[in-house]
Amino acid sequence: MDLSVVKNKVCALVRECGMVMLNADRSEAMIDAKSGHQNFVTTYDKMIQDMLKEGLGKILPEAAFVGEEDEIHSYASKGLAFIVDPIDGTTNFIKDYKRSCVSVGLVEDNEPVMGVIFNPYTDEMFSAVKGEGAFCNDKQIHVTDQPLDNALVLFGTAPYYEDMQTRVFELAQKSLRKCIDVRRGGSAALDMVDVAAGRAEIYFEPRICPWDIAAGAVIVREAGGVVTNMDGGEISLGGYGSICASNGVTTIADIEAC
Ligand code: LIP
Repeated sequence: MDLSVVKNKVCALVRECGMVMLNADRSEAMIDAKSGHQNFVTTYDKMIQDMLKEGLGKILPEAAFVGEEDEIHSYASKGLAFIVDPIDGTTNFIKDYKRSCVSVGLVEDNEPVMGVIFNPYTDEMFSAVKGEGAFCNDKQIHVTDQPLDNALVLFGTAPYYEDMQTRVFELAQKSLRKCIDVRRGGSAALDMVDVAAGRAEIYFEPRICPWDIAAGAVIVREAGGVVTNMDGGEISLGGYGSICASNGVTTIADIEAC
């Protein structure tokens, strides 16, 4: 199996899904509530997930499929699995905030080996295969070598994870004592490719799902960055966990020390 060939086919499929986002018929009817405060899903999340499930099944039939909008999430720790967020940044999509993307990660024995993230608003296709570098469209991308005092710090949290908010805003406030600024963009996948492309130095979030980070993990690593949980350990692709994607020079420890 040539993962570069798989990646190119996935890029074409993800681009089609991005066009569905751009041509969405915006109405209240497209929005459903999920469990938890201000947690939403739209008919487009579900439509695009169905497109991806069908298309990925044709590209790599032997790979399992784990999608954010599945009723039940079954994680195969062995073999190949696509881990998919049909629209990452759903709340942004609902508000037409124009910071959302389609994210498809491929893991092998729970190790991210291929990632594709498409931002239809900027027409930027971020992609990587393990060992082959990271790209935005056809241009190779790389993290910066900047420390915290010259860093743009990205972070995430969620209205439905009330118990996580104090720590994450404390870290953001501490960052501001040294960094050049902070941002909360609302899409983990786009935050991760911003780090990979050298547009920011670090992104962290205390509770995130596998589909938000599976693709970004391989793209950041192939761009020379570091991807761990917020304690410096392995990220979790079998359930919730924290995330820290950085250039390896700006660190959570630097922020904690501010
Ligand atoms: C979103 C993440 C974001 C997080 C949001 C939400 P979704 O994913 O990308 O980083 O802060 O709470 O989880 O739900 O839009 O696919």
